[in-house]
Amino acid sequence: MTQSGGGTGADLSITKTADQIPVVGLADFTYTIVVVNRGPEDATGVSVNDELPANTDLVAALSGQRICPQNGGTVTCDIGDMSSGAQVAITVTVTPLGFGQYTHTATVTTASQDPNLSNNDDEATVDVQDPGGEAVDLSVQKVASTRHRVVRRDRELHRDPHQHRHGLGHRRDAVRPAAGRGQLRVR
Ligand SMILES: [Ca+2]
Repeated sequence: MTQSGGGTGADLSITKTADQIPVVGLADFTYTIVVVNRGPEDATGVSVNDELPANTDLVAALSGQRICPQNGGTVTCDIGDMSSGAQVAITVTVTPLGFGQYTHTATVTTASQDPNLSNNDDEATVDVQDPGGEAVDLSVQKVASTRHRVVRRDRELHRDPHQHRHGLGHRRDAVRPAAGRGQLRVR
C-alpha cells in the first residue's frame, strides 16, 4: 500500500494476445491486452502504449469502458493507479487494409518503481489471409479425387469377367425396365 519499509516496488506485467488467428479476408480483428500489478506495492501513473501496425485503421481501443485515444499511430491508455494484484484489460480492434502478418507491441509504464522491466512489453501477431487461395485449391482437389474414383469404377465394371458382367447385367435388367415402364406409363 505504501512505499514505506523495505518495499520492492510494483511489478507491472503486460500480456497481449490476438483474439482471432488467422483472420480470413479483410475483417476487423481484436487484440486483448492485460495489465497486472504483481505487487507487492500499489502502482501509480500506470499507462499503456500500443503501437498500431502499419496498414491498419483503428476501429476502437477501450480500457474497460473508457476510450483510449490514438495519436500518430499509437494508442495510449492512461490507467492511473493500480493496487497490488489488480488487473486491467484493454481491447484494440483494427481493420486490416491488406493481407499479410500484423505484429505490434504493447508497453506498460508506471511512475512507481518497477523492479522487473522484462515483462513490461509483449507483442502479438495476426495472420490476415486471402480468402481466395487455399479455399480454391481445396475444392479443386476434392473434385479431381471424386472424378478419379468414378472413372475407376466404370473401368472395373467394363473389365469384369463374364460371370460378374452377367450378374450385374441381370441386376440392371431387373431394375431399369421397371423404372422405364413406370415413366412411360406416367407420360
Ligand atoms: Ca514489470
